[in-house]
Amino acid sequence: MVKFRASERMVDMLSEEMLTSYRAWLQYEPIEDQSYASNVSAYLKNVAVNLDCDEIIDNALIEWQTALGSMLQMNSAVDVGSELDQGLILKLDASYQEDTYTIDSSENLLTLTGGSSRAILYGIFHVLRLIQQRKSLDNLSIKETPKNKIRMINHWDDMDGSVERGYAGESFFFKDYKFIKDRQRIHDYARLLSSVGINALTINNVNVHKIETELVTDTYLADVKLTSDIFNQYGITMYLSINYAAPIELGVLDTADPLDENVIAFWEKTAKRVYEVVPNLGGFLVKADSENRPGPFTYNRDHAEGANMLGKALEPYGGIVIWRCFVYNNKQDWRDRKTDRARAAYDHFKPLDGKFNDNVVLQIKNGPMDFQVREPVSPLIGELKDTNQFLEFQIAQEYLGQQRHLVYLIPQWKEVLEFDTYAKGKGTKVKDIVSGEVFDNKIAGIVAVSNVGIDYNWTGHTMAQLNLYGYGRLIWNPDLTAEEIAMEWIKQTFGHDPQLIETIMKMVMPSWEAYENYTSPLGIGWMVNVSHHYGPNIDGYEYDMWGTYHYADRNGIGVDRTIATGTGYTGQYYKENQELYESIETCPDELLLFFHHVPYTHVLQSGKTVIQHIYDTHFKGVEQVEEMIEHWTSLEDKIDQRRYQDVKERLEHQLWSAKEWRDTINTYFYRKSGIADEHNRKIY
Ligand code: GCV
Repeated sequence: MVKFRASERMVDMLSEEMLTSYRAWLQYEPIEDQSYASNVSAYLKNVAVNLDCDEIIDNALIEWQTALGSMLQMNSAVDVGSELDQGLILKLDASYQEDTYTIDSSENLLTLTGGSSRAILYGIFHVLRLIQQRKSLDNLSIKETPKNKIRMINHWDDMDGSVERGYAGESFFFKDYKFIKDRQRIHDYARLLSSVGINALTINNVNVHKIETELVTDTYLADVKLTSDIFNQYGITMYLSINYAAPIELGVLDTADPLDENVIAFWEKTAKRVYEVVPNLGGFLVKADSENRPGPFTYNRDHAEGANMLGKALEPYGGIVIWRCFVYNNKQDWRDRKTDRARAAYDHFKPLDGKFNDNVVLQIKNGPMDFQVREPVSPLIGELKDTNQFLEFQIAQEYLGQQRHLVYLIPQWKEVLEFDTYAKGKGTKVKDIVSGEVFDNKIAGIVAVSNVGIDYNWTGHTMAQLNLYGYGRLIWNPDLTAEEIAMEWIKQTFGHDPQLIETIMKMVMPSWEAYENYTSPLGIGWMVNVSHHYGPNIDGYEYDMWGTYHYADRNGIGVDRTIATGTGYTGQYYKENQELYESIETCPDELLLFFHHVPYTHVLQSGKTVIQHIYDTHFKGVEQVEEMIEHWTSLEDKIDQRRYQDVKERLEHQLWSAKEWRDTINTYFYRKSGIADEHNRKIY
């Protein structure tokens, strides 16, 4: 008999109402539809485990029992090695890829076959997802293989307990420079992540301060191991962000030069010790020479020299080095219209293609700037033909309303993944490059900055749970539509009332567009407040200090990034995209001001002038938020009070903030351009 704990792993101190939020999409609500319940029950009564059990399988079975106990008040009997006429059979097939599973059913017998224990866990979550959506279990013939081998989350948690760009409370890993001893939260988090197929994560910020530098030392390694073990039990591999200047920060050496033999020896020794204590660690994540972080540039070494040194140190243990490409000059004189932050990642890393070790992977943000509401796809993606690469998204809504605004991010990410780079001719889409298929990469995948914290509902805004759920589902299968993902999530999170489903769909689907409407128009980006990045500030700190100019004056607006007269950034794309963006006639409206400086009277492809577009979209964006509020309030009787109020309060704030954006932007551009709204709406 398999040993497992049948209790639901939830945090004790939360009230029942809070637990509803905490359960997120793993609600496992009792099934009221008796005919559905009796149809599926025969498939679920018994489980025959025809494989060797380990902790992952134990957790899969705990999940199974917990869920069925809750949904069907059923105790599904588990037996090892037996055959069944009715029920669920679990088995492994060595010919399957590690994460592949199949689910077949006929005559009340379900067979779940996996390439590994982890695949079985994913398959169990798949069946539970079907039941939570009240889908039939008859005649199933499902085969699932994730598109991306590595499906990762990055935490930006600091050991003082804060989370950089965190909008859902403090860290649940660290507090007061220590690991939090109660690890219940971490268990529950691992469950949520594995339920959507996440298989890798880092727990500490890429900005590694002095204290976190010590994570690779004996001061913290025992705690690192305990945390890593919890994730391993859910098939998730843990990594650490490290400080490139660790040899100096730890007082061992006075240099971090990657070619210095003492530095090489330091990292070899460090890796040896780390892997003695934490043999399953995935490797290191590094932010170097970026935003004042140390790196190889200090020693006149390039990033390949810097990363490869670490790669060699991790090689004996099968570890990998993830090296971020978010490298740019922090300061730029605003009169200099040729230096362009957007060019930076490509300019730094393209010349190094082919020079990185096999166990080094470059991590590239989805756009050339920094997770703006609208950016073109980074031109570096598709240019690295001989280098492992990860695509980086941000689930935390740093520039997208910081989890106080409802913004469904999957539609934005889908545009990125579907983008045709033309790297190997027409049809070379981002999704096929980052999955490693196009250039046959050894290591490949997608990573995103987490949006969770210690808040009882994980994400601050209840609706921001959808972005975490959706991220996992999308990177498992980028061909799922944004609608399918939202629909799955709504049913599992809020239930099956048709009006409720339809209403929430109407709220989430246009929410990215709404946010773009009332904030930054036509790809211009930024215009946010100093350092915390919330709320409108058109000429704010970003403008002065970080090379993120909009060049708005009385004659026009936008950044000329053309080859002909601008920064030459368009030249970083393959010919087809280069031509598309270079020409004002063909450049898509939504990116016009990213690529071109134009007069306010320039007529867009939509037929409107730029200035009229700015006015109209800002009025429309506010109306869209008003509609969201109407939709949500119509659901008051259909949702528990806590989640209802949580979302309502945030929507009301969102409306206030959207109006602030509208009035700030429209006033500014009215004053700059001297052109009034053609509809005679009030512009101050
Ligand atoms: C963790 C932006 C954010 C920083 C973040 C950085 C990065 O600049 O504002 O908080 O640092 O991106 O991705 O490294």
